[in-house]
Amino acid sequence: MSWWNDADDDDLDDEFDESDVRVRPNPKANRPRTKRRPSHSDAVTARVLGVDRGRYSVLVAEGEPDEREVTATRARELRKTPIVTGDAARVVGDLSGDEGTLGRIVGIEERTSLLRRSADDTDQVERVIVANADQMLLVVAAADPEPRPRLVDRYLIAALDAGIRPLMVITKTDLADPAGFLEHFSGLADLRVFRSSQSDPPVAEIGESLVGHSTVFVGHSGVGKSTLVNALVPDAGRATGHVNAVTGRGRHTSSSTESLRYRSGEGTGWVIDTPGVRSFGLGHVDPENILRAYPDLAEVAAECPRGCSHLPDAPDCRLNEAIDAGDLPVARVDSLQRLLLTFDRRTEW
Ligand SMILES: Nc1nc2c(ncn2[C@@H]2O[C@H](COP(=O)(O)OP(=O)(O)O)[C@@H](O)[C@H]2O)c(=O)[nH]1
Ligand SMILES: [Mg+2]
Ligand SMILES: [Zn+2]
Repeated sequence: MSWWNDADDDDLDDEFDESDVRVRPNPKANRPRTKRRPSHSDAVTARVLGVDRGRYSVLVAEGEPDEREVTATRARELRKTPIVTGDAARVVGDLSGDEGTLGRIVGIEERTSLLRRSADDTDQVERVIVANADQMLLVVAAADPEPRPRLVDRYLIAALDAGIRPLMVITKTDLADPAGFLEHFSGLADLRVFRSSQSDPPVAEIGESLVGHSTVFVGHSGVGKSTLVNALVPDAGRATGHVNAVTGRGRHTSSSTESLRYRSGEGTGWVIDTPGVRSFGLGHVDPENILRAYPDLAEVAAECPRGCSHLPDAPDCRLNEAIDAGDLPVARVDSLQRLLLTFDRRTEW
């Protein structure tokens, strides 16, 4: 099987490249309409592992002795429905998984989360990239490419807004000391940060946090996502260090998003490698979702005036009052306010 091997994907519905993505806070807003689906009482639910040229690889009987990968098409009535890695698909047809056989996807179960890239200049349609992830591993390089705190803020916001737990790994610590960069995130006390280098990737530590979760790896192209995935999942065979042609719009990496199973003595988890992601569009973020990631601050902010922005200039903001009174750590409120400001300004970078 080589459907994940960076083959150019010409199915427009599923193709994407290094571009903006975001997590939609309300999956219902874009949930495929499956109500009118024909009754397929014989359908089984299968995990979508990846897609290549309109053919889906799905995992049937996950975790059972007869677990198998089946290649499937999608039913005609789902032509307009994005079906992506991580989706729980309802499949019928030949589910033997034998060479040359095909199953058929006839529906998608409701998603718990959605990671999507936002529309850009040439493509007005938002495209779903990953469904049902509950963790996001932000991969940031200490150097080459240079880490950008504000870009990382956007990843954090997208994750927090969707209720996806963010984790961070700093790669290439053999090239530069990430201490200065990491200072930006010291206020996010709950953010787990791993350090990785060429010779010493913290496979066991990261792996431990993957067990029992579906974790999407995101980060700028070239930071070392696929290198990490290959270290975690030895038979993954993800292409690394791939540099593509320069196009009119800049450098693009055409590559696929794929679910891979992490296994250890502790259990299993799902790792989802994505192509390079430049930034997240943050059009519909709800500040209250960000605040939820700071339970101690949320408690104080509950007493704020209605509609309080919680920004440094917000009148009668209880957070600002608490800082002035010395009742809250400044760094932590700063960290929250920086995130709130990031999408408040809708700055592009
Ligand atoms: N020096 C150094 N290079 C790394 C490290 N991790 C990955 N690389 C290199 O960075 C390049 C991009 O890695 P890749 O995994 O393809 O990045 P991706 O685009 O995020 O999937 C490759 O040439 C890797 O060998 C690291 O920790 N240190
Ligand atoms: Mg890669
Ligand atoms: Zn406030």
